[in-house]
Amino acid sequence: MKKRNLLFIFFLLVTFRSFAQEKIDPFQHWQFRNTTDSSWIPATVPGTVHADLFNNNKIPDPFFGLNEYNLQWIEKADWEYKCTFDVPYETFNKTHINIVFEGLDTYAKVYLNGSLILTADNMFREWQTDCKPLLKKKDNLLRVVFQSAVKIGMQDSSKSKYILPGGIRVYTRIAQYQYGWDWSPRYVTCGIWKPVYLEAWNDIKIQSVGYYQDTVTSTKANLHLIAFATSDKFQECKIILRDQLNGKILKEETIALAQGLNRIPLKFIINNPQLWWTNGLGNPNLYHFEFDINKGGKKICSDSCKVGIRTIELLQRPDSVGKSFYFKLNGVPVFMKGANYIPADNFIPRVSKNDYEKLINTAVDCNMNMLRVWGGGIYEDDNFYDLCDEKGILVWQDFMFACGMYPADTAFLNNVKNEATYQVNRLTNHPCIALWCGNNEISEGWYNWDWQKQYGYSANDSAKIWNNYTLLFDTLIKNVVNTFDAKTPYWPSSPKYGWGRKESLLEGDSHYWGVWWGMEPFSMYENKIGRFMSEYGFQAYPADETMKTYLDFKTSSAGDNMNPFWHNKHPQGFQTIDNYLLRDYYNATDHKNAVKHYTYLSQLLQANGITTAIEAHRRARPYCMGTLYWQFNDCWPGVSWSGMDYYGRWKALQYFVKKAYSDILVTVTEKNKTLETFVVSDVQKTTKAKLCIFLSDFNGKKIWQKDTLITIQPLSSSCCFTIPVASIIKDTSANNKLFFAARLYIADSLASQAVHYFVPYKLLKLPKANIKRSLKISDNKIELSLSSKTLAKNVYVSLDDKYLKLSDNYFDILPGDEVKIHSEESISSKIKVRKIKLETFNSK
Ligand code: BMA
Repeated sequence: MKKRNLLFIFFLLVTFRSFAQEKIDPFQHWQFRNTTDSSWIPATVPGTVHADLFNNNKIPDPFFGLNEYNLQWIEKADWEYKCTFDVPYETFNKTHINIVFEGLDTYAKVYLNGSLILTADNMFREWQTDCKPLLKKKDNLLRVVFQSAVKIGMQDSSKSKYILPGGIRVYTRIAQYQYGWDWSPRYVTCGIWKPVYLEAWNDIKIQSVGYYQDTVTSTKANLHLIAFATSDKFQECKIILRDQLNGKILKEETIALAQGLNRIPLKFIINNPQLWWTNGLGNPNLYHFEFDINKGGKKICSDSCKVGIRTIELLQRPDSVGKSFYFKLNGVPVFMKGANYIPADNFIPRVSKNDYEKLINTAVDCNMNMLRVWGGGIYEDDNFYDLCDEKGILVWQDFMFACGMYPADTAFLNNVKNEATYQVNRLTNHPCIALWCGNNEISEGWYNWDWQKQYGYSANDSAKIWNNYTLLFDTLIKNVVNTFDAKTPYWPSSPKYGWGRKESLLEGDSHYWGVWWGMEPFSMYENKIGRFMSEYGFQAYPADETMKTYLDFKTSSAGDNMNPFWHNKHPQGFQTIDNYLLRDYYNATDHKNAVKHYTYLSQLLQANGITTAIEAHRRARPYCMGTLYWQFNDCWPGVSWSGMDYYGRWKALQYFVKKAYSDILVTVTEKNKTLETFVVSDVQKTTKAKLCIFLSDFNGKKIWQKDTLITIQPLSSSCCFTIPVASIIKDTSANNKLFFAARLYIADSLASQAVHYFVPYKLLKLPKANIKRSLKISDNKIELSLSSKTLAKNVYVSLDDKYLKLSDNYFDILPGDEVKIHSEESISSKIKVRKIKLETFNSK
């Protein structure tokens, strides 16, 4: 999927707008070189130097084996990109022509026909300048020279009298994970990583249009927009706001533009407004607005935007224990269900629109309503936010600062101010933006990670470094948000308190890493519940096919999984997985098919652990009002906390999450030797349901059962049934052959099911699995029905041992049940039932 042909070239001049204010990309046939080389090599723009070297066979695949270690020279070199271009006649004749770089990574000098026109030092800003005086009609030469970010970072840090946590990376406004993270290789790259184009206009140009809500009722939305436009002279013109979906003019006015920059407010009304809702709560309705400036009956320039009508609030009300932390969307308290999102590649321009669609579709399929764009990556691509708007996924947006202390000299502060201003204005119209958050784990790091001692700071140094922190996150960035996006809440740092502190469970958001980093058992997830769980997680291996893309299976065995060949960037990753496996499962290294079995078990381990947390968080509603596990996706193929790997293959976790995040959930927990059955609802209406609870042995003999009709309150969690274990299990020695299940039926169909076991999985006395299967292929999709008279635990279905995306996988078949699943991708050939391979935990 990711191995697209990166030499994709814009064959035609791409005209973004057909009006007088137009954007064209005349830059073709890019080439690049190491500045010390004389020969030039074809390049792709947007792109990165690593991807360009790989595409030209100058380096091996950066994601294969241990290639990372031999490719570190690239970050130390300086690189140059160039292209020659002609300017089309109509563009050339415009009064103004700017060259716009939506992103340069990072330290770049841009030369046009030999003159320096731009100097860039921030990957997260747009860079543009007037280039008209230097342009020729033909044979223009554009050169972009990138200096090594690592070398500049070293120079900058050497000027400081102390070392800052995070090292040289904190001096450079670049995606911080490029320097390596505990799920990422180190690839400090460079390149023209976002589109570059010429923007040309005559005398009027729209700079930006912001949309704002005044009052909204069910019959009427009073809205306004504020446009900024430049004009070369005083002139009268007409502004028009149109609803693009029905062509209706919503408002038109004649205005006078002054020479220079004009602020143009326009009030308008939408009758019977359709609100924007999140996935699960309603339709994420978008209005398509077009704002035009006309003169003499002709459209001079135009700007279009998809706008959602909605309010978002973050409520932090003091209560008997601390302070609430929850979001209200259109006045409705919403429990946030989601995950932490990291960049989808080390070489970001390789992520296509289609890849973004796959990622966001997974969030939607898994009943999520929020993703957190984590602060060590990038402000995401437009496609990402457009898809979140369209599909009802809210975004917790970090500013790009993570796990380090940052400098705050005047130049750095100015740079950050420009970056924040650009990004906030770029994203403010997206209804998906729910929160701006200053940084990831910096306040936590400062107070809990012993940096002061580790770096030997004097009291003065400490005061200065902390003062710099407050300047950045409590003043500068906060002010930018308040100025340009006051309707969206700002939160200085995620989390508020570190997980070792009791306050972390009483107020603010919480990153609970007692499980994994603290080696606490998964059961701790049931106790360590804060007001909003914005991080917690556990690693698992990716699918075999994914590992085969970077690892030679023949020379690696599960026993030698300490070897970096396996691509686990966490220093104790393998030991931690092993350690937890021994608690709940067993070490699979002597299994006859060790690698496969280890993968399968590690995925079950992760899936069970994380859903233990999710269910506990959801049961704790409204005390806890959000759960975002770490981490949604991967930036390369490897072992990590992700639920879905680099190639988009779902681990067991992803299937478990889909069920654990369902709108209405039944969940069972055992507390003080009592079984508690909870029903949690994230829907706005009251729901009638039938709850069937039973205790059974693995052969299907029901020992105890109870059916009850229940009324589920909207937006609630309640314990519907409790029973002491001792009252239904007399002989505890048989615990390892029993399970307790709760099934919730809504309108006669099974809406949710919970299965509880009484001993760790490794102690279950499971019968031999004997699964009957029947297969149908229709429309090139597999429809599989699996049934078993006895309990079949964690059935993993593959096609001829190969990964297949299915509607469900890794599920238990309860005795006497039939489970129907289907494939979600088309299967080209005719499949025989014997090609369907089943693995179960019964065969351990
Ligand atoms: C979290 C993140 C990342 C890290 C992850 C796993 O706290 O913010 O810094 O990758 O933990 O260790």
